Formats: sequence, C-alpha cells, structure tokens
Amino acid sequence: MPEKIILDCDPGHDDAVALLLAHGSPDIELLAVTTVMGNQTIEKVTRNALAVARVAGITDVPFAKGAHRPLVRAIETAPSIHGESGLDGPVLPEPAIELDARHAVDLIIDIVMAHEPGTVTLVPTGALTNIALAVRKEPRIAERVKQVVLMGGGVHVGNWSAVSEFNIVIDPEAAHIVFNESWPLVMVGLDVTHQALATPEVAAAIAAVGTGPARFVGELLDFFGHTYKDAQGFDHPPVHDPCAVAYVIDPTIMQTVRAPLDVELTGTLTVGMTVADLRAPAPEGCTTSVAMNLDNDRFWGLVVDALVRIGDPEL
Ligand code: PIR
Ligand code: CA
Repeated sequence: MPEKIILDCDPGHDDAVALLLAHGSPDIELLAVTTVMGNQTIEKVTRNALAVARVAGITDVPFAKGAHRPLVRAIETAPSIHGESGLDGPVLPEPAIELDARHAVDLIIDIVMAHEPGTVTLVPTGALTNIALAVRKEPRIAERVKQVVLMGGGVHVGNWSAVSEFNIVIDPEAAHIVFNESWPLVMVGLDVTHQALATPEVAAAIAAVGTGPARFVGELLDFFGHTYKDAQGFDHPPVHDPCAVAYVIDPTIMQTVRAPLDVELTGTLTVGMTVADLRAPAPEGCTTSVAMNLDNDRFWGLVVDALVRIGDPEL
C-alpha cells in the first residue's frame, strides 16, 4: 500500500524536486499539496507549486495556499538561494489547475480527519507555520496523523546561522509547537541533506531520462548549484527536501536515532537551533527521532525512477 502524504512546502528548487518525487513514486499517494511562505512570499511559492504541478502533469491533487508570515517573527525569505521568483532558472509554465478554496490549514485538518487514524503522514519541507496552526485549530490531528516527517533542523549544525537551519529559524515558535506535540516525528535535517549532493554524475543521470520534467529538474539544479556555490561555498548543491519524501518511501535509506528533540527560542546565539539529547538510552515514550547517514545512490535512484515514471506529460 502506498503511503498517504500531505506535502507542505515553499517551492523552492528542492521543494519542486520533492513534489516530483512524491508524484512519481509508486510508494506514495499524494493527498494534497499545501504552501507556506519561506523561500519566497506566499504568493510566489504558491504560484511556483502550481507551475511545478503543470510540469509534472498533476491534475487531480488539491493545492491550497497557507500562512503568509511566521507566527511571531517578521517574514524572512531566501532570494540569495532561490532567486526573486523563488524558483529561478527554468521558464515556469502558466498554472493549469485552480487552487483549492480552503486555507492550507483547513485542507490539512479536513484530510487528516477524513482518513482512518494512523494513515496520513505530514511531510513539511518549509517553515512549520501551517502545521502548528493546524494542530492548534484541531488538536485531534495530533493523535490521528501517522507521523510527521519533516525537512528542517540538524543536530547542532546550521545553514542560516552557525547552528540554525532556515525552515526552523524563520518560524521557531511554530517549530517548537510541532516538535513538542505527541505525534511521532522524524527530523530529516542537514545531517542527512548535506549528503544529498547534486554532483555532475547525478545531473547526467537526470539528463539521461530525456523528458520535459527531467530537463526542468536539470535547469533547477543548475541555478541552485550556482547560488549554493556563491552564497554558501558548496561545490555541489545539497537537495534537501526530497530526502524527507525518500524517508517515507523507504526509511532504510537512512539511519534514525530516537532522541528527545526541542527547538531553542531564547538563546542569544542559538535561536532556532534544534537540540537533540543523544544521551543513551532514549527515555521511554520518546516519539521523536533524527535521521543521519543517507544512502546517496539509492536516494538519487528514487528521484530518477520517479522522473522515468512521470514521463512526458502533455502540457
Ligand atoms: C535551502 C533553503 C533555504 C535556505 C538555504 N540556504 C537553502 C530551503 C530549502 O527549500 C529547504 O527546505 C530548507 N530551506 C533547507 O534549509
Ligand atoms: Ca523547502
């Protein structure tokens, strides 16, 4: 049985690859796509999500627009990485589907409550604002979702400060809510995603698929590679967000360590840091885990397989 997921994202180059992986994988049933501000404003990332849907040939999945700013702090976007559009590089097609009329928070709640308990996995690949709002509005989703598998954080490593990762630090209060809920939570953070590098070999394997969506990914990775080199000194860009989807497809593709996780809100140097208590053994009843050590070949194999399955949808 494929895993039912809701992808909550801020496309974003790597979010776009996550969406293509989720749509193309035989082991995922994509129930909905919801958007949240982050890499760019909510208007831009929502438009980008619909453009990626067109490229991927997604016509039967609801897309809904979510939070336009963090819960407490001022909005901060990442044009240095993702460009002015949030998805610079390829030419973006005009969307072919309409947004769902509901707010993302209501769509998440409606879908989780309409499915059997323990069957829907939330996959956030942006700030956790929508997920925090959803569980505050409808607390019963906390025991109803199967698990939350998120891209964000890292064990005491950062990309937006010395110790903080972007998705967490732009809305740390939302992350605090989500990390402290009772649902099983897997943090697929920088420990894993900094291993998911789009090397020239990876780019060649994607180009060899030879389809429109594969070319689109190639153009995304090209732009992302340049900004990652300029802004963060990486030789090859880390493609973060599909790692969370890959974990849902096949958790054995990484190792996970069960450990209490929390989010720093008041540190003067460490706000937005995800603090993992790795002292063994993990306390009884601990529902959080952190992923480490990616099997890189199998990861990119999943991405390439998904692109092959998507083929060349009619535009
Ligand atoms: C990536 C992101 C933000 C900033 C940088 N430097 C790199 C976005 C990605 O979309 C991913 O979800 C997460 N935030 C990685 O920090
Ligand atoms: Ca993202």
